[in-house]
This record gives sequence, C-alpha cells and structure tokens, in this order.
Amino acid sequence: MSGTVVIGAQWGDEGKGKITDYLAEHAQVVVRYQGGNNAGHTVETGGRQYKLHLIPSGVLYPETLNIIGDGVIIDPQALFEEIEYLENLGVKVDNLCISDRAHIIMPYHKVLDGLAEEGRGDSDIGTTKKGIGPCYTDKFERTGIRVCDFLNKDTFVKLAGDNIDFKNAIITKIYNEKALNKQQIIDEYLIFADRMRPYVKDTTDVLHNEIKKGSKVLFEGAQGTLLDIDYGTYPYVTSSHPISGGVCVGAGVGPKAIDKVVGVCKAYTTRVGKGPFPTELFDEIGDGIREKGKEYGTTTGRARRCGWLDLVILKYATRLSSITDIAVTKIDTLAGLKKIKVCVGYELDGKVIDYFPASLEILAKCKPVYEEFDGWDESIENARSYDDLPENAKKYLKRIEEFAETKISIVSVGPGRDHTITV
Ligand code: 2SA
Ligand code: GDP
Ligand code: MG
Repeated sequence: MSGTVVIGAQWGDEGKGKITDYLAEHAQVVVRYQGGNNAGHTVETGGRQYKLHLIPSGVLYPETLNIIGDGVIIDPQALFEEIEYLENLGVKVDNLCISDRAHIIMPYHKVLDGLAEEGRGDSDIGTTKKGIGPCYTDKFERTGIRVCDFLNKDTFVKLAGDNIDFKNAIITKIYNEKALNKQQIIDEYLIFADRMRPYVKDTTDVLHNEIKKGSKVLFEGAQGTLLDIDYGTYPYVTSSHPISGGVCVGAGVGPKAIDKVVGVCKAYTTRVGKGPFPTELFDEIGDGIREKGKEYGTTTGRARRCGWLDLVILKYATRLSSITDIAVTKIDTLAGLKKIKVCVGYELDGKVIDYFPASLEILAKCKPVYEEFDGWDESIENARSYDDLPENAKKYLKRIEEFAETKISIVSVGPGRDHTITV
C-alpha cells in the first residue's frame, strides 16, 4: 500500500502542482479530492509551462491514471476548455476518470457567486467567482446535480429546470438582475453531458482496484490549510476541505489508504483574496517578493499578498493533516535579501501564544513575534543537492524543521521539474 497526500500548508499556491508533478514520476494514479477550477496549479517541464485547474497534475505523464474524485465540483465548460488547452500543447488527456458522484457547477452558481460578492461590498471574500461556494451550498442543501444525474437526460432536465426556476427567482427578485435562459442552459449542458460520458466511472471502484493491485497513488490537494472550511480563516475560506482529512470523503478511501502526507510550504507566505494575514508585508520587501516570485493568481491573475514565513501556521497545518514530510518551495525567491524574518509566535495581550486562533477578532490583535536570519546572495536555482545550498539557507531550513517537528524531504529551488532537491 502506498498512498501519498500532497497538501498546501498555507493559503494555497505553495507549489502543490509542481510537487505533485515531481512525485507523479513514481505514481500510477493521481487523484483530485476537493475544490474545482478555482484551483490553479502550474507545472513547468521541458521548457514549457502548463496551467492546470481541474485536471490532476499527473496528466503530463502519459501512463498515469488521473481521477477527479467525488469531492470535486466540475464546471463542464471549464473542463473541456482545459482538455482542449492541454491537447493544443500536445498533452493527451486519455487517462482521465471522473466520479459519477462529483457535483456539477451550473451557470447559475457562477452568476450567484459574482452577485453575492458584489452584494457583500467591502466585506467580500475575494472568491475566484467560479461558482464554488454556491455549488457546494447546493450539494449540502441536497439540491445539487451529481454527475450521474447529469448523464441521465430526464433526471437532469427535471433537476436543472427546478434549480434554474428557483435561482431565477433569487436573481430577479433579490438582485434585480436579468433571469437566465432555462432552455438555452439545458440544451447546452445536454451536449456537455454527452462529451463527459466516456470519462465517467465509479471512481471508488477504479481506485480500490488500483490500490489492491499495489499501484502508488498520489492525492493532490487544491487551495491550502488556511482556506479549509472548518480550520481556515472562516469566512475567508473556500467551501471544501483541502486538509488531508478531505481525502477520505473526497476520494472514497479510508485513512489506511494513506501512509505519507507531504505538506507543501512556500519559504515565505502568500494569500490571494481577502482575510487576515498576520505576517503580511506592506513595504518594498513584500513588493520585491511578489515580483521576483511572480506572485499572481494562476486562475484570476490577481496580485497575491506577500509576507514572511509563519511557523505558527506551519505547525498548525502539520498537526491538522498529520504531515510526515515538508516540501519547502520557492526558497530561490529569497536570495538577495539581507535579513529574512520568520514568525515563531504571536503576541496577544502581553503574552506570547503559539497556536492559531479561531476568532478573527483575536487574530487581528495578534502581533507576530519574529526571529531574524541572515540572508544569502547566491542564486540557488542551480543547486541540485542539499550540500549545494548556501549555509544561511540551510540554517533557515533547519529552523523550519525544528519548529514544525517534521522533516523536510524536498526543497524546490525553481519552477521546473528538475529544480528539485530530495533531502
Ligand atoms: P473560492 O473561489 O470560493 O474558492 O474563493 C474562496 C477563497 O479561496 C481562495 N482561493 C484560492 N487561493 C489561492 N489560490 C487559488 N487558486 C488560484 C491560483 C487563485 C487565483 O492558483 O492562483 O488565480 O486567483 C484559490 N482558489 C480559491 C480565494 O482567493 C478566496 O480567498
Ligand atoms: P499551487 O496552486 O500550489 O499548485 O501553486 P501555483 O501553481 O498556483 O503557484 C506556484 C507558482 O510558483 C507557480 O508559478 C510555479 O511554477 C512556481 N514555483 C513552484 N515551485 C517553485 C520554486 O521552487 N521556485 C520558483 N521560483 N517558482 C516555483
Ligand atoms: Mg494555485
């Protein structure tokens, strides 16, 4: 048995796509278990860049089976656009399986996501407007459309019709906007259903058979720990479970299917969207990290907020997901900084705490307690072994391991597949 989970230990965009692609060389199956095309996973190999949203990051290996599990929500239009995008880049998308229990993102979900965000004014969440919150809301309200229902014409027409009538009442009466065209949506989505049919399977069955035969499985998380609906900075979170606990429900396996959890952690912190961020930098250091690290949203192009590494968050993430191995990414971005700070606690009402508070009001009062490290000038993109790293970078990594009480197994020094050091 060999099941490895790759999760984001911060607010997403830690480089999960890159690490999944790197580890996928030795895997037979890659599974997405939550989220939708709000995710943006960038993989670089062979001098080419691939931006993935819904399709698992194992797709660049022709033999790898890629599964979209039941915990994922699927925008059919976005799915086929992504398949076409990959095929135009010469990547065949033959080995893709979609769960018959996953839910479908419908046009009204996207419209309602946008209208709700506008309605919130300054208190907006900063969503990707891909319909994520409204689609998961329908799932839990029990009015959603599952893939198996999407493929059954009569069931789909009835479910979609009822939903569109109901959502149109909200759109016209509450938001005073124009109603959506029911027939047009149904006709368009029936065509998508036929295109999706060949990919759809009971993915739990497929996955269990693979596990039984001894295949190595990678479970690829999207977003990150602090965007988890239960454990993140609620309400500034996404509507699913990016933590490793999400794997069991989102892929249909028990905890025994997992024997390793890789927590991907950027050497600093970024966040896109609104919400608290204790170590955020508002100065030229933060701007410099954004430019050097190309910190712009993979899906929306939004500028990411940048700040120092927060070890309180990393420790929280390691505990929540039973992280066994840390992958530190983008350490190359920090080269050239004279001093590098790391948050090792929060000062709250005159005392130092080392846990991540649930209440946003309390979090707002927390002031980061920093340790300061000397930086390094050498560019480290060409480092291919731990010994190639500058001494000061090694000291920085040692402190991360020590604080998180977890070993670092991977250090990433650039965006490419080969810019990777296995420790
Ligand atoms: P949503 O759309 O309902 O999931 O938004 C809720 C919050 O979750 C955040 N979120 C993300 N944060 C980081 N990266 C994500 N993927 C894209 C990327 C984002 C982009 O890879 O860069 O391109 O802007 C992602 N997806 C959701 C979102 O910002 C909200 O804070
Ligand atoms: P994900 O959502 O966690 O998969 O991360 P994204 O792909 O949204 O954002 C990470 C960005 O950093 C991508 O553009 C990657 O190509 C890039 N990247 C990943 N690892 C490294 C690294 O070690 N160094 C540098 N410079 N870039 C990296
Ligand atoms: Mg991303």
